[in-house]
Amino acid sequence: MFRVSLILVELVVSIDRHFRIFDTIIFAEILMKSISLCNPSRSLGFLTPAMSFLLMAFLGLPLFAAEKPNILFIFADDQCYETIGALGHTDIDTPNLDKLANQGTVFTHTYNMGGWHGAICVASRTMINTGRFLWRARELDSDLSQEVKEERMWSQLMHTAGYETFFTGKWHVNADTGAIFDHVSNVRPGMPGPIFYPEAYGRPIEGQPDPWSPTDPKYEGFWAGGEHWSEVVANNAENFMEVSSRSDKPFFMYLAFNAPHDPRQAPQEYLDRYPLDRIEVPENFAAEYPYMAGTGAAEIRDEVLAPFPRTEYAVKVHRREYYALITHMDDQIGRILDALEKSGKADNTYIFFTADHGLAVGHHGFIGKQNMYEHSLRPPLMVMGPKIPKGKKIDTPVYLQDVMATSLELASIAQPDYVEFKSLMPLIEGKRDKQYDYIYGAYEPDSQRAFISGDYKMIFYPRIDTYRLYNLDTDPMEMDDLANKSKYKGKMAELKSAFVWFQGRMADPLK
Ligand SMILES: [Ca+2]
Repeated sequence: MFRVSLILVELVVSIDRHFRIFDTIIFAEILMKSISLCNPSRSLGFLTPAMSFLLMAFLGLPLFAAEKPNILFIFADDQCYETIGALGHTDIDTPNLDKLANQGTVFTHTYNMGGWHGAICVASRTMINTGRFLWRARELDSDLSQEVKEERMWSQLMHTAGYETFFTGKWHVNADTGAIFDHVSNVRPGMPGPIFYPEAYGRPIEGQPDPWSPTDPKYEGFWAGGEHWSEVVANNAENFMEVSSRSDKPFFMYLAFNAPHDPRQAPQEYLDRYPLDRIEVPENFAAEYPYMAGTGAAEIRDEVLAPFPRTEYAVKVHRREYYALITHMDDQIGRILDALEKSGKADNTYIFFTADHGLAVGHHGFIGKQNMYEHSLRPPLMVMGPKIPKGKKIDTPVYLQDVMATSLELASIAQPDYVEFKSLMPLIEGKRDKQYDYIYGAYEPDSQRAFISGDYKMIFYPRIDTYRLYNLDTDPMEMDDLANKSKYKGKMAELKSAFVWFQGRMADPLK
């Protein structure tokens, strides 16, 4: 009896190791031993590992689970979709991100659903780590302890599936990283601090000295601690790659840059690459946004970084610093990709690059992310890996949090019921050409809504009962508002009706 119990314990241990090939063979042998114990007259002790392997194949157990791919998730902060050089929207140097775009598949229309308060980062990151849509993520935000206890967080799902999980960088989620990752390096806050310097706001004014310096370490921020925070992310990633190269477990690395979130501080050599005459002002630049008062964002921290009314000069200076910080981050991503090559694991690794949402930096009279325009909702998204076509572009609208569901599929994890986002693999493999019926966006419970159906996008400001309507296909810069044109009366009625129905599906608190 004791021996039978021991065998059962061995069985459980073996199962708990997630059927890696070697364990599978052991598992088969243990199974055979159990059979022979139950039927001593028909001993199968002669069974070789090779025969066990064949038996397991016959039983249909996952023999090749040991081939589980590594997942490298690189997450930027406040990066607009337009800032990848290879995609041709703007003149910016991103050779390493270009490599991901050229050697992988690009999702050109990737959305974030917005946020429930000014820190859109919190909403976006809570969604990707819990798998819930916006308002259900908000329900969890105040207390994620039950999620953690029930091991429902993204990294916990990966850990349970046999992954060695690693975190470094910006977190900004209401859960302890130490409780849900196997390895943690630096955990950074929502923005590089510790102090908000007044010199960084309401600047620059043309013809006057600029009080702020993006390279002066006295302003701390990315310079706090003596080494630029983006470089620290790459250092940590290199160290973990080295450790994981000696492990036979697959890894899940969650590398989260604070870049290019403000304060937009980069080394001088990166600023030097962007003289002001290299910077173009966005085509939809506006000195003032006509409905700013109704957005709920007029006095938000991001918007007061530049003076009102906006000037082309101020927008160019902010873009210069934004691009410099992105190019500097791109160099650190190059170091991470080199370390992956060196680890010997590159061939079996999927790389995801995205950001938590976009950023305006001068589009439409906005500087920040608390609005429903494409520049502020949409980050870049590139996927590269063994089964990913090279140089493919997919313009089907998706959510950036679909990365979480995709990683679960790649790791052979059955998608839990509570995960509302969808894997990108059916789109990548051409098995599906639509991901969602509608794309939804919101800012605060009652400030702004976006609703995209086909080519049309409706924006709604409930506080001032104002709508805007754009055709994203013919007017991707959202410059021609169709909401009050008589020709679009029917379209507006159709969208409003569908939106009201969809609010119920989204548990939208706006009545
Ligand atoms: Ca952010």
